[in-house]
Amino acid sequence: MKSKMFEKETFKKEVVENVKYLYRKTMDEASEQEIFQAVSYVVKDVIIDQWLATQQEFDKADPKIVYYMSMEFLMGRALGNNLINLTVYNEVKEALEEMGINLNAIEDQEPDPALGNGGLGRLAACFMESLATLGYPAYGCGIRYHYGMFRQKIENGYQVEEPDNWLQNGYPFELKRPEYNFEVKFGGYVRAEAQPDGRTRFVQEGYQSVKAIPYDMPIVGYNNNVVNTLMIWDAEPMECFELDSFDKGDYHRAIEQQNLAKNLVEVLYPNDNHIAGKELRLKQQYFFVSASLQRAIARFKKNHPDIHMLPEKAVFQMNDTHPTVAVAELMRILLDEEGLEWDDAWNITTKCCAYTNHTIMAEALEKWPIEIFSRLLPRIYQIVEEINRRFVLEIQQKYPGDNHKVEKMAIIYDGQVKMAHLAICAGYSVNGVAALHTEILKKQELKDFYEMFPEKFNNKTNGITQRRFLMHGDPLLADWVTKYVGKDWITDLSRIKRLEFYADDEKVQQEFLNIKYQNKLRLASYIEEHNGIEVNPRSIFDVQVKRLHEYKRQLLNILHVMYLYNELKEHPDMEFIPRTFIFGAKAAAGYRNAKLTIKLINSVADVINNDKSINGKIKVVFIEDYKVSNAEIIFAAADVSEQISTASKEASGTGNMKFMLNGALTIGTMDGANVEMAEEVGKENMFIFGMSSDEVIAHEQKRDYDPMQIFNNDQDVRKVLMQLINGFYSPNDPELFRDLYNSLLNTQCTQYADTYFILADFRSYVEAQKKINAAYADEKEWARKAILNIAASGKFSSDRTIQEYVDDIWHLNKITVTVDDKAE
Ligand code: B1H
Repeated sequence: MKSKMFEKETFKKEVVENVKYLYRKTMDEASEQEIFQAVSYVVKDVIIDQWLATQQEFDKADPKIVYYMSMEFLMGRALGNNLINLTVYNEVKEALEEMGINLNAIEDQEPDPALGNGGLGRLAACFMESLATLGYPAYGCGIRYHYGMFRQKIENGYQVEEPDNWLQNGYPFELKRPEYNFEVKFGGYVRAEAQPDGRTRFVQEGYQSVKAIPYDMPIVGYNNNVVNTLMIWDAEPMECFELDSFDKGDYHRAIEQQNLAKNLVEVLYPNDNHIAGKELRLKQQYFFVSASLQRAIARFKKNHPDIHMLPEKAVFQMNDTHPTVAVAELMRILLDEEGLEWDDAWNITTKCCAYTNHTIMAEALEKWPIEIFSRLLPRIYQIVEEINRRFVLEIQQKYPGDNHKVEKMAIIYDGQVKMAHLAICAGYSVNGVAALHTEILKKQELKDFYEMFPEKFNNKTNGITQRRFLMHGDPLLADWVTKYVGKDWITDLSRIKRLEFYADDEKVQQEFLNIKYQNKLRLASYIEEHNGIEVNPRSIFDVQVKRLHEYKRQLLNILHVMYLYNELKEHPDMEFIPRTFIFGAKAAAGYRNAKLTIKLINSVADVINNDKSINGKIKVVFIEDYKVSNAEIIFAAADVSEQISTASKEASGTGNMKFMLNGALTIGTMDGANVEMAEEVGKENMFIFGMSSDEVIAHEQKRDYDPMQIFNNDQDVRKVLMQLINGFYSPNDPELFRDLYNSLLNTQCTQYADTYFILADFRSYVEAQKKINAAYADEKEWARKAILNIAASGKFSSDRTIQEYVDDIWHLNKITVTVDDKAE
């Protein structure tokens, strides 16, 4: 039921009122930012009623709750999606139009909450939305970073990072809950205290602590009155000024404690698939994990006298190893605060914790030096040691005499605490994020663990929410889909399959092409406005947007562009369908080759875009500051989706699914979820190329790959690579791209030359790109393939993913919520 608040006249009156009391202004005087705030407060007002009703239902039904623990939630803007999920987007758009206000412009005023890096954080956001839409009780648990993912500026072709001060105007969709504050302790030492009953109590002393304060954000389900909560934690000093310490001459400690709170939540570590290994990062992890567990257990104890019931009412899903201290923190609470015996506590903990693995990249595996871990978390370290001691015994019992097993599997080994081992040992479920990824975990990376605990391992192929990535991002296509298959796809994406019947219908094909063209015009004007580059909306929009990482192989893409340009210069009359190569990517601030690749893309763009002799047949565009809000516009406009990671390296990918849903055709390797996309739509409707994951892994094991041979035998490859070091794209500094050249050929500079098999896959990539041209030349056939892709995207809804987590891991029950409309 739609709230009466959104009846046009009521809504308009409310907006005017809000502008008045928030800013003492009339509508004419108010800025767009102020109108955004005013509109958001009207929306929040309606959300609050549903939020309260959902909480009351929680209290009444006492359901089991999933706590999704994640260092990252890449939420993107909330206003538009809240309106969609409240099913009032069009009403509000029209009401604002009558006031002379454009809803899109108002939406653009919202900062894009970027509390995440890339796929892992965005997945958490999609999961929260799907949980609410399916009506499952859930809390997201994370950190309220004061600065999210940096804003990217491109200056002279180089990436420059600027702070993302997303909170500067105040964020309307959050609610501070100071009454739910908890203390989190760091450092000091552990004192063992003999109890009269003969037991020992462990007390942490001499510590520093901070006060954790939650801010709740509403997660609005689609058309069902369910509003779940994302709790993100801020830190405040325990006392403003510790006079006590000052008196004791401990002034420094008091200041330190204040600084701890200030630094703790200041900024998100901007590394994707790479561990920073910094002490502050471990502090962040323990901080939000401890606060979240304390809040979860406080909630549980409100109406359950027996802590042994915890596994029936709560499950903690660990989004990668980043929140894995949760295992030891839960043990600490059960042992030290609830007074349970070890076996009892362990029994509860191992029924409550589950772990998702998101990567096999070695540099992303979390290992903490014992020195840091034990100094920062002395009691937690003791507990991990005991978990490890018992686990090693178990390994020895199972594999007597096989010391190698202990070496490979122990939680503490070689001076390090291995978080994945802790997560697998304590978690009752271990899942990968795409079928291929899970198989690689079982057969390679986590082979020993799979052998010991086969029952724990399962796959949950990732998904995305169609409410944001089709309904909101691509409204023209969304309405068109609805016209043919009805509205059910909004909450059941498998229904989109029925589009298949129209794939051969020329009228439907033409409609699709028209919509794609409209979306390309929208992106073209975005690019014109933001990059000052004019692009041809009739050209093929070939897009690679994702974090910049060597394994994702943006370098392969741009080397192909360089090759194509050489071809065109040599054969000016060759058949050629104009192409616009669009890139968007942030590089971690300290990742040199990634940053240099951005510079290369921009340098190639400079040369090619300004070469009049090719008549604009190739254009290269680097979109600055790729983020969730412009992503929606980009996916909608793409013809070709680049998913070209080295096979076996991309655990799943989720951008691939967003493109598919928006009717782009994929050029990709058999990696991550691409494999399952090919299963759903058929390889003939994709452009698959490159080595298989088995081939890649075999080469890695045998170390028999020699890129120099390719360099020597393929003159096109040689020409392109020489252009990296002869100043072709950097006349003022011919050595500029030497490091990229070396990364491909020189074994002295990197441990292995061409670690990501770019040259090995180059020819096969060129061939696949040629097939794209041929296919695009026949626009009806292209439209047919695109429609088949949309029709086959049903599996990749995060609703499907979440239902599988619920069925196999979480075992939750749905709640239903009804609301009295106070505006009535
Ligand atoms: C993914 C990360 C990641 N996997 C460490 N791992 C980080 C690792 O800050 N850190 O330390 C941050 C992020 N991110 C991605 O997860 C995978 O690369 C994608 O393939 C996958 O689709 C996504 C969601 O499962």
